[in-house]
Amino acid sequence: MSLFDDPSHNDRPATVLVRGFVLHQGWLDRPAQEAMVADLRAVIAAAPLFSPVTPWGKPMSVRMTSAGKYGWVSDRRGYRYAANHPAGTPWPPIPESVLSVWRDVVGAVRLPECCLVNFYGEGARMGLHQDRDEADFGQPVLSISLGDRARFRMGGTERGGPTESVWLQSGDVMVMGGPARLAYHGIDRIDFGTSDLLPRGGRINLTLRVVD
Ligand code: MD3
Ligand code: FE
Repeated sequence: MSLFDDPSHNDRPATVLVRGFVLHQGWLDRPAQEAMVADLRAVIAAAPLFSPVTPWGKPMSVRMTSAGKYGWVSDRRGYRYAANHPAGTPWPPIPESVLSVWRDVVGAVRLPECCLVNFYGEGARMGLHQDRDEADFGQPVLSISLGDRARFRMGGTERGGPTESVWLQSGDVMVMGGPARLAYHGIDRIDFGTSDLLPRGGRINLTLRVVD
């Protein structure tokens, strides 16, 4: 069993480096996670989760919404950053509890313009992909995991190369910068019911990005 296979790592806060990804395990304590979930309930009330379809018409298993200047949307017209929710309303502001993680971890020169909220119910996953819809790949991306633990897979910058995986747990914060910014990554599966943070189970991942 390697360090990265140990799902009890939240007992031992640590920063680990995997393939250029900086993973801060247990960055948020339980009260901070609960406060963030409360803020996200308000975001989801203003901008309800929706089920995106790929440009090829295949439904994604992850449900999504966003906060900030831009939200990430995918439909038969393609995937892109958009200034409005599919319902036509502007996205709510990024909660202060979320922005403060960015400031503390990234030490912000620029603040994020998009907070993508991904919700993983039982069986949801996300295939290997690159994030390259942003203007400046020199800006880092930050991810916050809440709820059930998930198997995160990461590769290099070429499709089809070797990959490794690591468990992401509730309260973990990961930063992708430098060469890792363009690495292939995805979520193999979540371990449904492994956290009691969300009363009905599942996982929320927040991804903070500078877009322009
Ligand atoms: C590596 N989300 O929304 S977060 C995504 O858990 C996405 O929901 C996953 O991949 C999730 O695009 C993984 C970790 C992550 C986020 C953005 C990245 C890893 C990244 C951008 C570049 C490289
Ligand atoms: Fe991604």
